[in-house]
Amino acid sequence: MSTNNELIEAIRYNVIQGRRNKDDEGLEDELTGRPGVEELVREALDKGVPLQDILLRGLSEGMQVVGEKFERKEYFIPDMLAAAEAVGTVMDILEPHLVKEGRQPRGKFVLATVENDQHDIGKNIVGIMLKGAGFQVVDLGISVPSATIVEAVRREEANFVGLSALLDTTMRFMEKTVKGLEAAGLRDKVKVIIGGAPTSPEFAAKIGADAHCRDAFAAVATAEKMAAGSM
Ligand code: B12
Repeated sequence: MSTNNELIEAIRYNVIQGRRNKDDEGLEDELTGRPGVEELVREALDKGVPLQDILLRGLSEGMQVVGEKFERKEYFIPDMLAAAEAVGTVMDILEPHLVKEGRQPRGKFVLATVENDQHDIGKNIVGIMLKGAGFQVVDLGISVPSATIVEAVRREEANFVGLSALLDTTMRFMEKTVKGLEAAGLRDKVKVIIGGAPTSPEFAAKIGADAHCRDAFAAVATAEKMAAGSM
């Protein structure tokens, strides 16, 4: 019998090992036959482990360690990809548990990873947590040009834009998107919330975004405050 903490720790560890399921070997250890991220997440859901713990302490923190290993040159790109795929496969399992049916939507988000940037795990976590909190989410995917984001805001009559960037070199497309919203006369119709490792509150202020959120919890709290008109 695993405790909740042991399960979260096992999820985190198996993300670091890039193991989707029991058939996968593991990047550093030989683990074939032992439960992988998929089996562990299902067990955690059965046991009622809070979704936020699975998402943030298990999956996100696991990816954080993967990033540190990449920085130390212990991991390479295929290793990062294996870990990302392990996280990606469980998103579909988690999503139905987060989305509460029959609620009055609190507002509509257009969500995107900016141009030239292919990182989407953080954005996807933010998206499913927002849905779980009762927001509608139109996810435009990765490497989305600012003009496409602006057009989607107009078409969807969105109240919020959520922009994600994980690279120093792609952050500037957030500013381009804010400018594009201004030029299209849409800037005062939407709140712009940004996130991703290289971004900061200072950067958000500098580019004229309304808020920066360091994680998916903060994104939900900020969106809730904005929807209630208190921010
Ligand atoms: C996985 C990964 C990849 C995968 C991405 C797979 C995928 N489907 O996403 C792959 C292998 C494709 C990849 C490629 C590259 N990567 Co990469 N990658 C990572 C890694 C290890 C993890 C990112 C991640 O998923 N984190 C976990 C999630 C949950 O955290 P998060 O994204 O930060 O999201 C949270 C918050 O930031 C916030 N948030 C995020 N987005 C948003 C949006 C909104 C609206 C809000 C409110 C909040 C919010 O909430 C999230 C949840 O709590 C990071 C290391 C790191 N420490 O971040 C490097 C990292 C980002 N990559 C890096 C690099 C250099 C690259 C490459 C250039 C490598 C190369 N030489 O080719 C390419 C670039 C490809 C491209 N054009 O985008 C560098 C970036 C350095 C920099 N500062 O610019 C990092 C930091 C690694 C490193 N330490 O060097 N990468």
